[in-house]
Amino acid sequence: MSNIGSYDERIKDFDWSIAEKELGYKQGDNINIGWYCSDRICEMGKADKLALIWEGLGGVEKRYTFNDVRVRSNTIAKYLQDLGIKDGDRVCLFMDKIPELYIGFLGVLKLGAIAQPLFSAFGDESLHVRLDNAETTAIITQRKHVSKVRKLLERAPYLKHIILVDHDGKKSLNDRETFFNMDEAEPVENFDVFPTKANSPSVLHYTSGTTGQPKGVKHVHYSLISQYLTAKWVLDIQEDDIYWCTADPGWVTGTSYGIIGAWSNGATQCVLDTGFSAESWYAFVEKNKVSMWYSAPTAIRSLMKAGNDVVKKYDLSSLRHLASVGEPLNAEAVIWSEKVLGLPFYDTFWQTETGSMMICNYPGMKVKPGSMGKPFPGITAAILDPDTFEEIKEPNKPGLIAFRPGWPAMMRMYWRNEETYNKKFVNGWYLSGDRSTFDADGYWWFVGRDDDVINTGGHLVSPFEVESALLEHEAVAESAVVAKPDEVNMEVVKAFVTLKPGFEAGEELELQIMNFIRKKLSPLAMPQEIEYMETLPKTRSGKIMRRMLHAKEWGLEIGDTSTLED
Ligand code: 6R9
Repeated sequence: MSNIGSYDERIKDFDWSIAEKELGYKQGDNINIGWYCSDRICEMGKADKLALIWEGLGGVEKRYTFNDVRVRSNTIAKYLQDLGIKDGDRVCLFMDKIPELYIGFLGVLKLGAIAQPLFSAFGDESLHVRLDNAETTAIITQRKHVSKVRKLLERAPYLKHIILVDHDGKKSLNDRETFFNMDEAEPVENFDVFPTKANSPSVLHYTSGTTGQPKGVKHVHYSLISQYLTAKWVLDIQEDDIYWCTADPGWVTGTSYGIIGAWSNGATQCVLDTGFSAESWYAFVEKNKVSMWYSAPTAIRSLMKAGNDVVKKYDLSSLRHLASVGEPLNAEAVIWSEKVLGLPFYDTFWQTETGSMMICNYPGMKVKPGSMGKPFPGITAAILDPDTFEEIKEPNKPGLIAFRPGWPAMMRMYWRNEETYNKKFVNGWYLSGDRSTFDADGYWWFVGRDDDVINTGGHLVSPFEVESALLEHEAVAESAVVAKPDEVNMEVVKAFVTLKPGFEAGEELELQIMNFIRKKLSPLAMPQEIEYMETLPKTRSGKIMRRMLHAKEWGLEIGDTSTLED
């Protein structure tokens, strides 16, 4: 029997108090995600249950019980407290998918500080704009990433502490650097968890928009209510499951479901901190007897590409339920997994801003391959006319995906950017920035994004950020960045540039520019192709018309060009 039972029954008189009751929370109580994900599970008699099975390069393994997670997150919280870090301070977690990232996240929350996870492949520029916006007090990182932090010390006076989790302290550190060894530090059995309330800030995730700098999406501790229940009902996490969420906690899926949803449900989860290969992924499922798997379309397409023979080499019979998020999950991928893995991937749609799943396929509900499913119980979703913002009630008419605010995990603000935040709301609706239709059976079908943001392998990249970084290269005069179709990643970054006099277009320069962006921003943001142009198409007011370049890449009609310069 699945946790949700019947979707049709659940939506009838749904109330979020279902989750509040299960978690033993009453309005006005303290609520702290760090406590709920560790101490509470121990109090429920699961102190010795495995919480984390971690595997790194070369097959190195580490295991932690819920009591280990409880004590180690206390230890981290106390360490940060002793440094003078306090509630409300932003603490950045800038690490690979190592145990310190998962457990440190809870430690930061137990202190009442705000966890700011950032993708460890970010270069110094990507890192700097995000730390700058948040005026981050401390960053927890690894030796391999600290050089990127050191590069920006002068520009980051607010950053008082740089904490290395894998440093022996023998070599000299600069005066802002300290080291902390999670497994060897004196264990702190009891820590006074900060009395955070429903509206106390918890997590700050950065997400990219078309224009302007990345936005810091502020979440609160009450988000737990919907993260807990969606993990339980949609991912169907049950007592004996071994759960694997492949997302990196640098992105929202990796925290909402790779930490909070999983551990608040007392689930044993495993983490593979190595790069992708079909063989190593299947081997990991087999070895750990993974039963519930939450992944992304790009990974699934890569598995498809690796072929069906590889699958036969492994015993994947432990798999019980599969789900996906991050980008459109094509019907072929669902059909393939059903045929080859014996189970379909259940698509889920949501965003950094929504904090928890919004439109999903549920265990027990018929899957229509290619559809995102139906709104989660308690979520009021609508499709709005893009011009009038009126609700479209007839099926199969595309429009803007909108939600009525009020679910627990909804973002509460864009950090220091109220103006952009306010623009996300019209007539009492939160506008997601995506388009969809629904059919006569109430199933939702993704149509596309409503902006120029590039979704590459499930990661959002702002064309603006890449364009700005390109302009810092000595050879680049002007730049325009769009998505280009890609078989596996769906979209990849493509750049159009004009060169300054004296620079020669060619492959050598192309590689040099690519590398420049990879280092400055990240491998995700690196253009996979650079096309040299004499001029870029511009409007009469001088704005680059990305739309035309995009249409060219996708073989689409160019559309209205009346505002084109010449
Ligand atoms: C959780 C996460 C959000 C954007 C979203 C949309 C795209 C996510 C999708 C999907 C089609 C799905 N997206 N899930 N598109 N089908 N099932 O991914 O958050 O990084 O903020 O991305 O991703 O465009 O608006 P985030």
